[in-house]
Amino acid sequence: MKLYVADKAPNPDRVRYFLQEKGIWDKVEREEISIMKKEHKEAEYRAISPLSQVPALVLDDGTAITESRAICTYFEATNPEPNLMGATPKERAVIEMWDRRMELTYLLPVAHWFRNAHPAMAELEKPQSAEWAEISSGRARKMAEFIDLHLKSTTYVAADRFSIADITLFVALGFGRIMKFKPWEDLPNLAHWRDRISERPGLQ
Ligand SMILES: N[C@@H](CCC(=O)N[C@@H](CS)C(=O)NCC(=O)O)C(=O)O
Repeated sequence: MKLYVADKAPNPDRVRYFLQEKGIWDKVEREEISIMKKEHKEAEYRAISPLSQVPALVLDDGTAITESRAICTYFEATNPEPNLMGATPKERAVIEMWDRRMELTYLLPVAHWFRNAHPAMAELEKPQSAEWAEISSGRARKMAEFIDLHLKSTTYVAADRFSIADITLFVALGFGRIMKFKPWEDLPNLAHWRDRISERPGLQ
């Protein structure tokens, strides 16, 4: 089995924190793919990840799994403790709901904003759209306010305990810093949650 990851990239980081929380990060063989050197576009890697995206997990039988959440699903099944994706049908559904919200309505707008506005992405995102960057930053800001309101009445993002949904939000907040987007500076519940979460050994 081999896990393909990329340094300082949010989706590989989601898997990294997930495996660190499970205490198995150092047990998984890994290979670093450089996005800036466009290694993810090379034929050898495209044979594993046809959409040229990192992370990817190749199992011993050759099965290639992309999509960060799908990779986490695999490790959740093979290494059930600590449980990070829900232990009962209700918990699984609630955690998945919040995790997808964190990914689709927060992490993704931040990613679109970065890809369309940051000079470092000019080579990879052709053409960059200033208008799309503006729309995406507005969506990310609005969602940060929604999350802050949610965190007023809960300790964790989902199911009243630490889960993959907290990991996705933590990664998305960290990623936003590249656009100097630090919503926790104005949103107290988000700030409080972030302070608590940041201390976890698995999130270092
Ligand atoms: N939905 C995918 C997204 C993966 C993704 O976008 N990965 C980024 C790195 S964070 C990537 O490979 N970008 C390279 C590119 O788009 O050229 C997942 O959850 O794994």
